[in-house]
Amino acid sequence: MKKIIRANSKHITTMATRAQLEEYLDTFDKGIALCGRSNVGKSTFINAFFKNKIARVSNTPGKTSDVQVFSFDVEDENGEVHTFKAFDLPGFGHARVSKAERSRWDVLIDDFFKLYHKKCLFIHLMDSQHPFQKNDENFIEYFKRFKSKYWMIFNKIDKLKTQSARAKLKNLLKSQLNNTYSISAHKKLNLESIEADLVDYLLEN
Ligand SMILES: Nc1nc2c(ncn2[C@@H]2O[C@H](COP(=O)(O)OP(=O)(O)OP(=O)(O)O)[C@@H](O)[C@H]2O)c(=O)[nH]1
Ligand SMILES: [Mg+2]
Repeated sequence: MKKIIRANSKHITTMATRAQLEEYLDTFDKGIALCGRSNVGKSTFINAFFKNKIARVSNTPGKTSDVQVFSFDVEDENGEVHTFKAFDLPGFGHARVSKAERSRWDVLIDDFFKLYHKKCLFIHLMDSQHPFQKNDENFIEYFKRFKSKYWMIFNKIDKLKTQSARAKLKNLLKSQLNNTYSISAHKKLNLESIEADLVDYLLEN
């Protein structure tokens, strides 16, 4: 059966400069990159999806610094194992970090997109309670130029307590053209369909 072998997932390295990004680019063929506002749950998603505690998570926005690199294995239908990379990016938006650190990350993320857009599927996480904030819109506009593969995840659905909030999200999902998912990384809800689609995407040539 096609699946991610969770036990094999691991943190590989941290990239903090353009030179490191350039150097690393040739070491892999295909990867995924988690992007989105600070605190939407990108690192929690990595932990829920690949292996608990490989990524650092916090209540304080701005937890992930630099580009965090993970590797994970996917088993195909013949039992063969293929290795891919996952990149956890610092969040944009209201990070409680210094202005200097913030602008360093902005340059780093920009370099990441410029260098990695051909090799990565970009997964944009949003908070399902507050989707399409101004900086999400700005990001989507900025991102268009790269013409990269792009999926959307609305996270934290466990926080949608009312019927109307859930109905609103359902309509939002229907209106999207690309692969779009609603999950709770924290409660590990609805992760299966992402895994099935992701494994298909990674194993296709
Ligand atoms: N209720 C709920 N909380 C979540 C969920 N996913 C993440 N969180 C919480 O949201 C907070 C931020 O999670 P992170 O995974 O660190 O967010 P991030 O997007 O990586 O943040 P940065 O590294 O700052 O960009 C943590 O307190 C998580 O426990 C979810 O599905 N439901
Ligand atoms: Mg993070």
